[in-house]
Amino acid sequence: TYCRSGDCSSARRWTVFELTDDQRALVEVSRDFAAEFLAPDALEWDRTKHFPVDVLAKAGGLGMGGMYVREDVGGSGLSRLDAALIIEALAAGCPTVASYISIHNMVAWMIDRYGSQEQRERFLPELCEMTVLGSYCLTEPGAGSDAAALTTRAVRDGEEYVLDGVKQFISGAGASGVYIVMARTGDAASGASGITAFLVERDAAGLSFGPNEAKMGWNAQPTRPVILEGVRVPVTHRLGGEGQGFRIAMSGLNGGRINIGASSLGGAQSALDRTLQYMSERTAFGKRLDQFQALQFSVADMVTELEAARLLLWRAADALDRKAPDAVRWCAMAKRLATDTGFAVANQALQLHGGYGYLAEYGIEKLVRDLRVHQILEGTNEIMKMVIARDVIGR
Ligand code: FAD
Ligand code: 2MC
Repeated sequence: TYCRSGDCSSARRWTVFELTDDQRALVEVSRDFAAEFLAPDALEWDRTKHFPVDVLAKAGGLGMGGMYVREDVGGSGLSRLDAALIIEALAAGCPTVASYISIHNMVAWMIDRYGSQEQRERFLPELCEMTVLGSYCLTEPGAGSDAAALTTRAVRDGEEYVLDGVKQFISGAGASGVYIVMARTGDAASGASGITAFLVERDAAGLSFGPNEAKMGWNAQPTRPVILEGVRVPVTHRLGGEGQGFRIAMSGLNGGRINIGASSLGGAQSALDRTLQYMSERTAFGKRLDQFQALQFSVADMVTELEAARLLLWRAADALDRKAPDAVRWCAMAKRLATDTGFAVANQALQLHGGYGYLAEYGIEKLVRDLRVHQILEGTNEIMKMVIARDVIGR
C-alpha cells in the first residue's frame, strides 16, 4: 500500500489492492446497468448490427458520458481508476458498447481539457448526457499506426478553416453529433508538429460518411469512413492551438488505452464466470468438467492472468490520475497486457465450452470476436511495445 497524500495516517489513505466504498458503489451501479440494459440484448445487437443510442442516453443519465469531465458542465469529475472500474463492469454486459462509451468519454475529456470555456459550455452538457455522441477521427487510409503521417488538410481562410480528406475506421460515425478531427495545418514535412485538432459538427456542409464496414466483431457500433470535402470550420471550433493537435490526440488515447484494457477484462471475466457455471453442469467420462485437474489448472491460469492484468491496469490508471511522468508507458503496458490476456482468456473459455462455445447462442464466440480488435485499435499492441521500448531504451 502507499498513500497519495504522503501522510499514511490521513483519512485519504488509499490502497491499490482495495477499493473504497464509493468505488464499490460505482461498480455495483455499473454492473446492475449492464445486467439490465446491455446483457439481455447484446447478442441481438451483434446479429442485427444495432447501435443502441437510447441505452447510451440512459448511461449518460447516470453520469457515464463525461466520467472525467469537470462538474460545472455536467461531468462526473471521477478519477481514471473509477472510470476503468465502470468500463470493466459495463463490458460484462457488452464489451462493444462499453468500448464505445470509452471513446465517447475520450472525446468529452479532450474538449474539457483543451477546449475554450465557450467550447466547453457549448459541447459538453449534451455530450455528458450522451444525448449527443462523440467520435475521434485520427486514422486515415494511409496513416494508421504512423498517425503523424496523416494528410487530411486544414487551410485557413479568414475566420474559418477548410478541411479536406478521409478518415478511416471511425467508431460511431454517422450517429455521432461531434467529431474531433486531426488535420494538417503545417506543410507536408511538418510531421506531428504540423497537426491541429478541430471540432466538426455532423450537419457541416461537405461532411459525409462511407458505408458501415462489415466486421468480425464490434457490431453494436458503426465503423465508417468520415469524408471531408471543403468542410468549413469556424476558427472558434479549433481545439487548442495550431500544431498542438497531435499531442492532444495522443493524450486522449492514454486514458482510452486504459479503458480498452478494462473492457477486455470485463468481457473476459464474464466469459470465465459463464465457463465456471458451464463446467459445473457439463459431464464427460462420468465426471463434471470442473473435476478434471487439467481443466482446473486451466481455470487457475485464467483467474491468475486476469488478476495480474487488472492490477497493472489499476496501477496505470493511478499513474494517469497522479500525472506521473511515466504514465504514457504505464498506459501502454496495461493496454498491451489487458487486451492480450482478455482475448486469451475468452478464447480459452470458448475451448472449455467445447462445440457449444462455437455456437452463437452461448455468447462466448461473440466475446472472442469483440475482444480481438482491442489488440489492434487505440494503438496496436506492437505500437504499445514500441512506446514501452522507447521509454526504456530510448530511440
Ligand atoms: P497498420 O498501421 O498498417 O499496421 C499493420 C500491422 O503492422 C500491424 O500489425 C501493426 O502493429 C504493424 N506495425 C506498424 N508499424 C509498426 C512498427 N513500427 N513496428 C512494428 N509493427 C508495426 N481510428 C480512429 O482514429 N478512430 C476510431 O474511432 C477508430 N475506431 C476503430 C474501430 C475498429 C473496429 C477498427 C478495426 C479500427 C479503428 N480505428 C480507429 C483505427 C485503428 O486505430 C487502426 O486500425 C490501428 O491504429 C492500426 O492502424 P492500421 O489499421 O492502419 O494498421
Ligand atoms: N501521450 C502524450 N503525448 C504523446 C503520446 C502520448 N501517449 N505519444 C506521443 N506523444 C507526444 C510526444 O511526446 C511528442 O511530443 P513533443 O513533440 O512535445 O515531444 C509528440 O506527441 C510526437 O510524438 P512522437 O515523436 O513519439 O511521434 P511518432 O510519430 O514518432 O510516434 C506513435 C508516435 C507511434 C507513438 C503514435 O503515432 C501512435 O500512438 N500511433 C498509434 C496510433 C493510434 O493509437 N491510433 C488510435 C486511433 S483511435 C482508435 O483506434 C479508436 C478506436 C478510437
